Amino acid sequence: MQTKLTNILQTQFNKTIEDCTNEELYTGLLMLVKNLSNDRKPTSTPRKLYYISAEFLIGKLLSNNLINLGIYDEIKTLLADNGKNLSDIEEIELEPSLGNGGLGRLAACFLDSIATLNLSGDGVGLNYHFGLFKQKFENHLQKEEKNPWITDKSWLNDTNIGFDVEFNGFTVHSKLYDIDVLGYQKGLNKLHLFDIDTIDETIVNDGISFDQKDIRKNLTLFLYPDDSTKEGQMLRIYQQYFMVSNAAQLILMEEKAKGHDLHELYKYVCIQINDTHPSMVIPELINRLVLEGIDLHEAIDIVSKTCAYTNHTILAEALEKWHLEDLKQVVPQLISTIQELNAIAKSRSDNKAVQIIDEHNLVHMAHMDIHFGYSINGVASLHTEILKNSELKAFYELYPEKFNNKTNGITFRRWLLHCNHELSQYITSLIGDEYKTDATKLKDLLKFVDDETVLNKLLTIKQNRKQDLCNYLNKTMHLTLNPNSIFDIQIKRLHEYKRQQMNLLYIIQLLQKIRSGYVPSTPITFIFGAKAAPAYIIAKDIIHAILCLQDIIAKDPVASKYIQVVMVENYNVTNAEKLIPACDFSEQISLASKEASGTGNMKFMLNGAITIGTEDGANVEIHELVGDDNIYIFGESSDDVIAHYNNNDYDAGKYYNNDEIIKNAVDFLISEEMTSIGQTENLHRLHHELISKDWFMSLLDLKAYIQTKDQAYNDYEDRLAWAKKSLINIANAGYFSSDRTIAEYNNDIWHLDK
Ligand code: CRA
Repeated sequence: MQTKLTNILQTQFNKTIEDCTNEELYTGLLMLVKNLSNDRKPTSTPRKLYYISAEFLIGKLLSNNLINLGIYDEIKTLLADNGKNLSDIEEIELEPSLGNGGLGRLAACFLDSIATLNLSGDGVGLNYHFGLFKQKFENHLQKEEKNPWITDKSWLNDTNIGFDVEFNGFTVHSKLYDIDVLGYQKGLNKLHLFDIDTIDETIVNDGISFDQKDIRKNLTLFLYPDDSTKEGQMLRIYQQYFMVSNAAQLILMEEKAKGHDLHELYKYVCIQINDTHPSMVIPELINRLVLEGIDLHEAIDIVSKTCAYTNHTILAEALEKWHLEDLKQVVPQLISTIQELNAIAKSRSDNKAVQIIDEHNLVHMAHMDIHFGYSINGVASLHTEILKNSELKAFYELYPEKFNNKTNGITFRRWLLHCNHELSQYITSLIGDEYKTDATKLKDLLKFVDDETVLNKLLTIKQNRKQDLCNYLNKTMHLTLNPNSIFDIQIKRLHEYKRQQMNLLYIIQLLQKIRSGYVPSTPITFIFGAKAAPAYIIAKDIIHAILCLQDIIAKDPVASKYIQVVMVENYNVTNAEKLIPACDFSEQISLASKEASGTGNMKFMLNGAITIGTEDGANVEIHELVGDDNIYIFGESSDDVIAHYNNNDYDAGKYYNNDEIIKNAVDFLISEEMTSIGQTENLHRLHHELISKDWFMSLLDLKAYIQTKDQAYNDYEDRLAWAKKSLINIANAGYFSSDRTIAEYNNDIWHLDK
């Protein structure tokens, strides 16, 4: 490797490693990795998967690619020998913000595992120039800015591929960019990101607003552009159609090049529809097969045997429904096909719950996916059960054989090997290397469950990661944290169902307790990281309240000795990689039934944090794996929560009025202390929401949450007992490797190697 790298640097910059700047070294390493990818054998299986997704939250790629090429240690040492530091060089890389949350990060983990299992499977998505948005805090409020990431030093490779995509009245010509996806030790696939040349970045001035009408200029500027206006909604339809029309054309182009008979497309191709954003691929592919001379009903049959759909949420907001009229305006060519699909669906069942076009002329994208796909899966066992038994019950009765569960997973390459080298090396020293390709081998760690040397070493490693995080936050955000405090972390999108507001109320009641004389045994640092959707008012109010509380506590001479609140700006993959290994307490406190799976919970567990959580999503499976003693579970069950919704009998006011602690905590939000530094309007709105509506029932579980947390902090004091819990969590995390998830997708749905 040394010669290869020095040659590149010599030709590019006429310099040695030692003389190069970090920027030059970054460029050199990028070229080295791209060269080595070219040498690698692309995957090849009898069938090929196309994983279509609006999001691919891939994170920075340099280190991961070095790891997957097996040259990370060699390069690191080589650089160090020449006075250079790989982590400084990594900082040059900009993180593409091509995703929002778990769904996008899941897609990225899946690509890693698909390549690692040597399965042929490419991702297909869009090349958003400014990604989601960059979050800034100003006056305790979230402000959104564009987040440019494409430079001449990015991982995108130009291709000569492009297609005509027709909209009502005009055509755009796409341009495809590819990113190589390297598996661990073997495997090479692609992430295909489509774009158009006419995008005009200059139409975005301040913040993230722009003229939403000019599709040629704005089509791929942002992921999830504001859809609170009609134009914004139309833009999303344009984006989705652009994505799937390109995907369909790419698939047919590749299949024809392979000489495959399109009548048998389903034998060679499998399309995974990641949530409803890519659903229009169904009518689009049908239309394109018809253009190839295939009869409409045969085309429908072929596509139905090719497409599979993953559902990621039961929240109505994400189960997209488009007005037939709006679709007609953007993609009139799909309408008759969608109407035909609707007619077929009706002939299969007259149950209104399963119709595609409803009486308001809304097209239910998920319904189309279920009728005209051969598999539908949820993302954790509880979630799949809820789909079968309540949300999609009518569909389950119609097509029981289509339903299956695929509990989410995470790639251990990024979420252990890369983000916590020391831990991964220590694990290797105890049980060998095999866990890197067979994660279930982590179970061998259980041999050391009573070994004090091992337990103490785990504590030391955790302490080192906490110190690293302190240094990082100090350098990047000028924050000063106490490395000897408990790190209690909640990082995820800001949403009421995830109940950051309940965590906030916990902290407020603790502040009030400290002010009346209570002294915690160990100081606690409460860390948050979350972006709120720009149009989601209450979510932004919650961020506002957290930032105000952060200030109040920092200025309190007594309380600041024991507690600190830190909200990390612009939460993303890069800072998650620092936060997760440093965590003691993983907050997974969604209202039971609402979090389809969660994947942060798995990353924390793998890095030895202990979960405090509800019986929701994959927490249920974590609980089963580690047992009662190694997780802190609280709160009402999903059955009870669903019953509250069905009976409409949850009354937040009752909890507020009948409990002093709850009332005092909630009222603190509108106290003079808060309103004097924050915005009265926002704080009152949040207060009012909590006591009058509280749609996600944060007051319901608050008391149980307080008791459980107090118990957990108490248990933390016995350091060895705590380390034992930590070890048991790590040892049982193997199940959550995305290699396992992908093997299941392949065995049950894709059958790529058969
Ligand atoms: N927000 C779910 O809410 C789940 C991921 C990945 C989500 C998470 O619980 O872990 O998907 N759903 O399956 C979603 O985005 C549109 O729905 C998520 O990322």
